[in-house]
Amino acid sequence: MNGARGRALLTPRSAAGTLGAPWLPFPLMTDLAHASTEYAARLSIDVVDAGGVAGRMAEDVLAGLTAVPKQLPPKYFYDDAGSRLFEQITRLPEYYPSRAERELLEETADELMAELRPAEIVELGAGSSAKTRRLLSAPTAPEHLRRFVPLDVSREIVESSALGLLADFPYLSVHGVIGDFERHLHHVPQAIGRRLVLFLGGTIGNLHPPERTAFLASVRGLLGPGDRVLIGLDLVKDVATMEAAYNDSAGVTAEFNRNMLRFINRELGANFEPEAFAHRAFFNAEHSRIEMHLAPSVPQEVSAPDISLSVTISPSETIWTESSYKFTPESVAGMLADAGLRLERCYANDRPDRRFALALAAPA
Ligand code: SAH
Ligand code: AVI
Repeated sequence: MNGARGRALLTPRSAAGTLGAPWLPFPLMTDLAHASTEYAARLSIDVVDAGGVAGRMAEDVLAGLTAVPKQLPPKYFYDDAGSRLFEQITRLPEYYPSRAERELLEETADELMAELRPAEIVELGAGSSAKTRRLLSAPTAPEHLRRFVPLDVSREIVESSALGLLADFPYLSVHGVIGDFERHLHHVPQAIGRRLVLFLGGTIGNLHPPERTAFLASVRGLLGPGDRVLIGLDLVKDVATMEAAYNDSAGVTAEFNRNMLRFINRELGANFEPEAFAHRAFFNAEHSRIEMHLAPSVPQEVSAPDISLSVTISPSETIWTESSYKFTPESVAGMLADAGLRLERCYANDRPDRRFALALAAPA
């Protein structure tokens, strides 16, 4: 996480290797300063808590690495490099969720936009917003849609995507919020009309049930009577398909997993050796979730003097870095109801290898 607290128009950035990355789905800008001037009237980015992710990271890492089992929250995958690795994951042959959700959006976007006619779309955990473009491209969108509000912890991906969207959708203004969707939803700007909230990609599955209910309840707080939320959920399918999606043959997911240790080294002065940890991902049927872990083959002495951390991670244990819960269509309505949301419609992809759902919900 980088940048200063407060509102900022885009500033030039020097992140080597960022611009021109071949997998970025949006038009590339080679002069962000120039681009920000061009789009100044339609663009703002609020950096809610720049110090906060690092500050919170210290607490989370200290608590997580002294807990049993050792664990780290998945939001720390997403520094700039992690966001780019995730974009690569979405293009892997094994990683079906992005394609499955894209197929569903392809089938439903025009109808949804014509029916809901939102004045703004708020996207939580927006990332590159690559799939969201399908909604923004709906024929009716220029008639009613005025603003796009992407919220994400990863600043660079929001900035890059904002510039691409401003170039491609001249009717749209973009108000980015760099913050944590579990803590900062109150920083979403006041609605300018009917609102559609998006939570795509199956990211809901990265929250454990208690946090998920709390998060959905705070999403409910973003909605007025005519507003809706559209949530992407990965569905249970055969174990081999699910496990392959998290164990790709190119090793990108393994790098994504290890990247968290690089992020922590950089932010907290820790001395993890990422290459000393093997990537493990498997389906835990009891909890209906893929678990990702980092497993050392020899004991690892890890210290982070900045936070007075000193731990040994033995080969008999792992660091649990992510859970990715897989749902059944039957479980969705109850999960939403627990958070004060009413399931209005559930679009499901029925291809056996791409089972995925988009749930449209209203305030109960
Ligand atoms: N919605 C996109 C990206 C999914 S990847 C898609 O469907 O492809 C998950 C995204 O959520 C990343 O961009 C990551 O930076 C963001 N993210 C993860 N945890 C977050 C948190 N606690 N608060 C805000 N953003 C978060
Ligand atoms: C963002 N989230 C839904 C992804 C998932 O599938 O749980 C993150 C990811 N982890 C490994 N590959 C992709």
